[in-house]
This record gives sequence, C-alpha cells and structure tokens, in this order.
Amino acid sequence: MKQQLQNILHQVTKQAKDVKSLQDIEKLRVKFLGKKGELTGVLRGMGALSKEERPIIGKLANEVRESIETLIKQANEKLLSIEKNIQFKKEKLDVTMPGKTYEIGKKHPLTLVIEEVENVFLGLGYQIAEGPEIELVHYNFEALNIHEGHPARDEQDTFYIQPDVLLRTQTSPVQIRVMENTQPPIKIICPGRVYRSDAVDATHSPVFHQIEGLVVDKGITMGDLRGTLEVFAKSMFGENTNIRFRPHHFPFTEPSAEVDVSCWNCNGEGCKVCKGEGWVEILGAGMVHPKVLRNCGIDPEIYSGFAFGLGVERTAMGRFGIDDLRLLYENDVRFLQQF
Ligand code: 2NM
Repeated sequence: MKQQLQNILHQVTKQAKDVKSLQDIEKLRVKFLGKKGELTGVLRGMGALSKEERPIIGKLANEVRESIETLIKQANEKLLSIEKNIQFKKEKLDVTMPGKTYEIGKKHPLTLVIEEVENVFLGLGYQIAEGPEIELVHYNFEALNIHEGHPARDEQDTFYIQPDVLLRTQTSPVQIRVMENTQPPIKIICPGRVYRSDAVDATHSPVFHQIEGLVVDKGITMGDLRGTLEVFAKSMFGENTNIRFRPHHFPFTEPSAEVDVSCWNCNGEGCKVCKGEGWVEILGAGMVHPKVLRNCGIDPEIYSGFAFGLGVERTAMGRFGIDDLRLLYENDVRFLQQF
C-alpha cells in the first residue's frame, strides 16, 4: 500500500508538469483526489490493514494528499501566470508609436486669393455680391456701354448659348444688376468665374476668375479710387508696396487706368517676376462711365463712382510664384499640398 501511495504521488508529479489548461488541472484533481479517485480508492482498502500499519499508512496517505494538493495549486498558479502573460502581450500598447494621422484637405490657391481679397474689402465696409454665370447680352455688354461691333464683343472671344444669352465674360454684369436694384451708397465686390473663348496655355484659360469692385455715392472721386487701391495693395503685398496708374481705355469707365503695384519680389529693383520693370500690372480701374450709371437708373449728375477689376489666377500666380496657370486646374495633389 505504501508502494501504491508513492506511485500515485510519482504519477501526479509527472502529470502536473504537462498540464496545458485549467481543465487539465481539474481532470488531474478528479482523477487522484475525487470521490472515485485513485487516492480515495487506496484509502478505502485501509480497513484490511493491521492496527500497527494503519496509523503509519494513514499518515503517509495524508502527506501524499497534501503533496498532491500543493502540486495542483502550483500547476494552477503557473498556468494563470502564463495566461496572464499571453494576455499582456496581446494587449501591449506602445505609447511611443506615432499616432494615426488623418490627412485633411486644404484650400485651393484661388480660394485663398479670393478670400484674402474679400477680407481686405470686408474690412473697408464692402459687401460681397454674386450673380449668374449664364448672362443676358444686355447685362454682359449693352448696359456696360459695350455696343455691337466693339472688339470686346468679338464672337470668337465669347461663348454664346443663344443670340442674347452667353457665359459671362466678366463679373461686371453682377454690378449692373446691383445698381439697377439698389440706390447708392453702394460698396460691393463681386468675385466669380468668367468665360472667354481662349485657347489654353501657360497664361490663358477659357474659364478663369475675377474680382471686381464698385463704389457709387455722392462725391466719389479718382482720389478715393487711388486711396482704396493703395490700401488694398499694401495689405495684399506688404506695407512698402506702391501703386501707379497708367492711362487706359475701358468702355465702361471714364477715365480709365491700368494699375501697377511695385514688385513684391524685388521692391521695384527689377527682377524675373516683374520682367525687369519694377512694376507688375494687376488691376484695371476707372470712374464709372455716366452712361453706365444712367443705364442702371442712377443719376450721374448726383452720383459718381469708381470700379476696378483683377484677375484671380494672375494674382495667385504672382503671389505664390506659379509659372503655369494650368497647374491651378489639374488638381495634382503634389501641387495643391504646397499652399
Ligand atoms: C475692370 C476695369 C475697370 C468695372 C466697371 C464696372 C461697372 F459695372 F461699374 F461698370 N464693373 N467693373 C471695371 C472697370 C472692371 O476690370 C478690369
């Protein structure tokens, strides 16, 4: 019987080393310590022992049971710590890993220029006005004193939809619409898309953007125009910027001028940006023609006004050093990411 007990302990010691799961341990416990287990079986046979043998075997049996319990407890602890380590490994969090970055879009350079110009004029108390891109010939040409036969009406430069309907070639028709519907004072800027039948190259596109400004009130002079454009140029291109007016002709303004700003790149010294001139042409401007005011129901004997217009693409190219206008429309992310 002593031999049997030692054999049981030996078996448990061996098998406890191989347990792979908590269920294995439970099986082991049932097999040796359970009601029908091997140790119990041996103990049942104790009745057949002599008086002298019984306490000796009983003591040994108790020791074996305690040893088995200890072995099972140790196997249990070992397994729990292994499982915990597996769990820890699975849930490991490396706080030094770089975070996930979500790429967010950026504003298009044309939008940046439009918003920058809008902000300057909003600060000067102007309102933003918009209008249709499909226009009546009346608003796009007639009301602006551009009559039939005028070079600006050349069929080739214009997308006609019907004989009296076209894609607007400038944003001035928006200003005509505002003047028709509003009594002065008027202070507006009109940003928007315009269309001309130009072939695409580095400086031309059949679709481009303009921003035109208009002020109509009593006593508005060319001095107001000059001061306004100077404030605008300084806030767009820097405090040291100067402007100059060169005489020009537009059918809708009289007098008219082309407006240059001193080169933002070389400060007037002459460089590649200004092609050695020291000046860059960015605006057209003038005093609104009395005929145009009258066309809109505003009495030129009481009111006067100034207007100006700039090309957004050209301004963006100057501002950001872009040498080909097509880059602005190709939506190449490598280009767009830079702004
Ligand atoms: C320019 C240049 C000069 C202009 C004139 C008008 C209106 F509607 F008042 F007659 N709007 N915009 C104007 C004047 C536009 O763009 C180069």
